[in-house]
Amino acid sequence: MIKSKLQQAVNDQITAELWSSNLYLQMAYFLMSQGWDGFAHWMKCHSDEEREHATRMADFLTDRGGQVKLQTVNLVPEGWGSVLEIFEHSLSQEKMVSKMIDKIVLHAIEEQDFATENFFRKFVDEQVEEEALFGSIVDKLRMGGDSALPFMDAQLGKRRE
Ligand code: OFO
Repeated sequence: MIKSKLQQAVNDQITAELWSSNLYLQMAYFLMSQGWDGFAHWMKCHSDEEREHATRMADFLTDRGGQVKLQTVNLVPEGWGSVLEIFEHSLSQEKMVSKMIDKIVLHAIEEQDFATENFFRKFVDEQVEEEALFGSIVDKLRMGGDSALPFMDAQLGKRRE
């Protein structure tokens, strides 16, 4: 059975994933209101992915005899100054999430809870991909400037899931 302090850390992580999900959904609707349907679609897909992370973690916690306790999710902003600002904000959110996951892995090692360590190591890998993904979009937006926005909107609108 997962120990109570580690359980709390997993519950905090579930809450952070739901926060990311809400943040990206808010970004999606903001982008849609600005006419950027492709960027909006991409963000909606990512919002769904974060919610799926939260449920995977909640399922794991339950399987390990822990108790899922959904907590208050942080408020998210309602608007941003530019598409670039939105993606920079999401990249910083991902970096924060990566640090939280690293701490859970460290905590699990200290507790010799190898099941929890193993489960969260998958998310360590996942975060490498996510930071690279958001980072590459930020780089392209910076390089391309405003003139690249319609092309990137069309490209990101092709995301499948
Ligand atoms: Fe993008 O963060 Fe989940 O894990």
